[in-house]
Amino acid sequence: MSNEQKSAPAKNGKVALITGVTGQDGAYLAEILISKGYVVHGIKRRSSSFNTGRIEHLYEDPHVADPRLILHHGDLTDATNLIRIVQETRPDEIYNLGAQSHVQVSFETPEYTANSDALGPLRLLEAIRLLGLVGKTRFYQASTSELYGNIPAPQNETSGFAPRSPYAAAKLYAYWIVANYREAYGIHASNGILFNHESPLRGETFVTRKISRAVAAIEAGIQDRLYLGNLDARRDWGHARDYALGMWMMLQQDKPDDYVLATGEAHKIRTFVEKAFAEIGTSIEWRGEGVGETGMDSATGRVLVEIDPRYFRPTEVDYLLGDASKARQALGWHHNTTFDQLVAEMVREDRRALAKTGERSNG
Ligand code: NDP
Ligand code: GDR
Repeated sequence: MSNEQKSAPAKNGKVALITGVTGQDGAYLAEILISKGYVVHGIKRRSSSFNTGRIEHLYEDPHVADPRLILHHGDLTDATNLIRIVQETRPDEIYNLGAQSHVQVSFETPEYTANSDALGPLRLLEAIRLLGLVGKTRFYQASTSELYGNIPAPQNETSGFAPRSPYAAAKLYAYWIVANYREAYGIHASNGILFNHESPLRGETFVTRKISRAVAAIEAGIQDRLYLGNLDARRDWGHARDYALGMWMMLQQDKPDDYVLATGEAHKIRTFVEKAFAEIGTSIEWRGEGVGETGMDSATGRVLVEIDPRYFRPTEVDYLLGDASKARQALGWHHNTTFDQLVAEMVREDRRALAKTGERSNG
């Protein structure tokens, strides 16, 4: 991997730059863009451990001619680094997916979260402006349903915002700076207000993946119990692959705009737990209330789920349910994977991965 590396001429003549390419969405988006003929540049952070597992299959030996995915070391907190990468790659499209993306972690690292999630997109927009790329480079910002906080459901592009975490507050700044640079300088910049989307590539500390991994590990006898926080929050969960395609669709429009992507169906965390255990033939029965609540195997009485208050957040977002009518009408976007299919795929892939590696799940 080198910034000096020569890329292939893009088959469709287009070059994209993805921040957060090593994350869940970055992996799906890179795959989609490569399949469409783009040359894709990705920014990855230097890490003391391996962090390119999700894109390994896309990342060719850098010594081969004409690679389609080229990685650059970088960080959203480093403006000169971002400017240099944008200058070198002169992308037609920038997808800003990089972020400290964990809501609960943002309460512990609020300043870092603001630096990467709020100022990071500002730095990229400034790079477009300073380098004279306003007429060339389109910009996608990974905005989020967390902006809505506890605004009544269903939420859409006209709903108010009321962030309930340092993460959401930082993303709200990013949302508005994108809107401002669009209006002030004419940058083709769009916010994708995406509701939760999951997949077998989801980070292991987000609740869906934590559950699917635990179900596989409990079945394999290498984990006793799953510890969770608030079981009654409701989320509108879709599949990350469908949402990555929606990001690309937004940047293909003549005019930039903001769009909600969502399934229009919300479920409680406890429903995800029940469906995930049902995939291994276990039916969960709930006992007790609040912190004392447990989820038992209804056949054996064995406690499989316990509440651990450490996973409660100082402020919670209770009910997110998206209305994606605008994206359906304007982009022709729709989700393909249902909630049941999503749960089944995640549990199936974690069972498969465990069978392969015997890896221990520790949530
Ligand atoms: P992930 O947490 O899986 O990936 C985040 C990516 O950002 C990783 O590649 C990570 O690198 C990178 N990153 C973190 N901090 C920095 C930094 N300072 N500089 C550069 N890169 C950084 O997130 P998702 O793929 O799930 O989400 C993608 C984006 O969409 C995020 O911005 C998230 O906030 C937003 N979002 C996600 C939703 C979802 O449901 N998934 C819904 C709505 C919005 P590393 O691999 O080194 O950690
Ligand atoms: P969220 O996702 O906060 O919606 O942000 P997460 O999966 O972390 O939480 C969803 C809900 O589950 C509850 N919960 C738990 N959450 C975690 N992580 N771990 C637990 O043990 C647990 N128990 C219960 C949470 O309280 C919450 O209500 C995700 C991220 O991808 C953001 O980057 C993105 O912007 C939003 O989705 C849309």
